[in-house]
Amino acid sequence: MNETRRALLGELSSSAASGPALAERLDVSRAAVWKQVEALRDEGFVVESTEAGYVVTAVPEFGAGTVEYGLDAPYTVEYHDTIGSTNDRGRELAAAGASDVVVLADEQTGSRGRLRRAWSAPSGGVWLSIVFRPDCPPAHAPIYTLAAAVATTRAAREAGVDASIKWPNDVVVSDDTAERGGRKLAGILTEMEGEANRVSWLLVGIGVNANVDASALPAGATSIREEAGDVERRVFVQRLLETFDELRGDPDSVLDAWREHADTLGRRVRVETTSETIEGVAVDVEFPGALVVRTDEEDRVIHTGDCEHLRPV
Ligand code: BT5
Repeated sequence: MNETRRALLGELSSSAASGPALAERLDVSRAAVWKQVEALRDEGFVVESTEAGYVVTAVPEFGAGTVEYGLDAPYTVEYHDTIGSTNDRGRELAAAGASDVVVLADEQTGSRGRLRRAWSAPSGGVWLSIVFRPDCPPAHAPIYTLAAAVATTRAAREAGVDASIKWPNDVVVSDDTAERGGRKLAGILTEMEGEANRVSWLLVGIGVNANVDASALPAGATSIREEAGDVERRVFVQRLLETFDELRGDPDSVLDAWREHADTLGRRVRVETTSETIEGVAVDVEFPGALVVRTDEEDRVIHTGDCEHLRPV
């Protein structure tokens, strides 16, 4: 988005302001302010001219400006109606030096999960990638996947879904023993580039089945629409980004927040790693995101794998 338009939105999100006042505050001409007000109207914002000045009375359903408007986190948003993969676009932006950018799309045509598995991303979802540059070694990166899972779960709960985290990167409907329990609502794919001891950039890709019919999703998946009715995606994304931003600023708080939102702890689980299958009770999560599984013989600390919740014996 044009910088003046972004600054104008920032001003209008706090109070009404006249054209001349805005021109002065933004250090641009009145004509430039007027041009950007028109551009906002073209994007779908309803900007009324009142005695107190310009007032925003309605915002578009989804898009870059609408997510940035009133967002209490330092991200700029790049929006696409349709794109191959927001993670691929995020990688391009990261390679070009970007940071604190969110790539957001209504639909993806070539999105992926872990291990290059296909990820369905029909129109109506929330598909986004957050690009940032944390000051940490590559080994700490999983803590940001956990932070994203907490942020997504909180936003889903606010939208009315009884959601929980399934280690490591799934957000599911709580309680596998309940009728709808265990259905997958969202997934997270973290990618990064770094040196031996320092991350250069990190990219957290989050896919949430928001206003999508279950028929457009693979078996075992569900959506906010199916569980609780349609959500205002603008508000959903804002809450998600705000929580993520709080957590990334305080990595020490992530594990406790994760424990509070997780469904995996205390359950019998089967975890498939690339080399073996481990069964036992998930007893804890350890920094930076490893699952501790108590088997009949010992406690195992598992860093990556696919986890299945088992029925209690
Ligand atoms: C994930 O992988 O769960 C990570 C998904 C990350 C997607 C986001 S969308 C924005 C960003 N851009 C991208 O290109 N990707 C990220 P994994 O744990 O490997 O799970 C993949 C499996 O979930 C697939 O093999 C399917 O079985 C299932 N699946 C596919 N699409 C799904 C959907 N929309 N909802 C629920 N499950 C799905």
